[in-house]
Amino acid sequence: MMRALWCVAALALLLTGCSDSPGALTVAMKDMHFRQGEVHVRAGQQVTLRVVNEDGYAHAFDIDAFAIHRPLVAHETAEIIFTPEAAGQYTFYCGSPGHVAAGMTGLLIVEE
Ligand SMILES: [Cu+2]
Repeated sequence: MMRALWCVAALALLLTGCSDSPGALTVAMKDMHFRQGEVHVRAGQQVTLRVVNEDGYAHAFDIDAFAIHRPLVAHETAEIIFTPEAAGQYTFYCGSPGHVAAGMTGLLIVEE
């Protein structure tokens, strides 16, 4: 019974895009938006960010503060690994021309 409950809880976490394991996160792109507009991570802890392009055209995943600039072709999934050292709020966005104006920005929040 407890096991079944745990499975349901884990599935719910996956569906809402929360971390499915410590340090692992998913950000999906769909219809010119990031499904996860806000992502929380911990300072000094390695982050494995799974970026999923669900659209049928190219996007990119960019965080200037961490020199992350990763283009994604249609339906591509990329894994980006980095370690944010300092707490703070960092903007992530899609570097494809016009996509920021269309709303493709989000916030990476690094907590102490
Ligand atoms: Cu885009």
